[in-house]
Amino acid sequence: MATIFEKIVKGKLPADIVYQDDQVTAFRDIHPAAPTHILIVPNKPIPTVNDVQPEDEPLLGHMIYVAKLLAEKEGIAKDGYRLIINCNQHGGQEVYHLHLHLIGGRPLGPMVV
Ligand code: D5M
Repeated sequence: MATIFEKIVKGKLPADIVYQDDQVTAFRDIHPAAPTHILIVPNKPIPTVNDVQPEDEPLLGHMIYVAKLLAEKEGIAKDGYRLIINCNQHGGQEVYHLHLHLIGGRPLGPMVV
């Protein structure tokens, strides 16, 4: 069963896509927590961090590199931003297709857990 994010990656569901290459797709979160809130997802469906395999290490590094590029493009790199990956129920994960939140554009304060 394809998740919402897999459908977005494949162009079967609309999204505000800000970046796409052969490894990742990035689009704006529909419930933004800050002026910039972008989700960076692998094109291949990895459900959670627990499912990451050794061969996925370059892919995860690429996700962070794309987050950095997008932070620069959004003009939030200098002031700073937060990168978050939620995992499973206790981590607050809602969509079971791995995704990196890029959040910024205002002071975020200390991380609340
Ligand atoms: O975060 C899941 C995030 O995904 C949450 O911030 C809302 C966002 N979301 C859900 N559906 C969509 C669509 N269709 N487009 C854009 N953003 C979406 P999690 O880390 O799983 O709690």
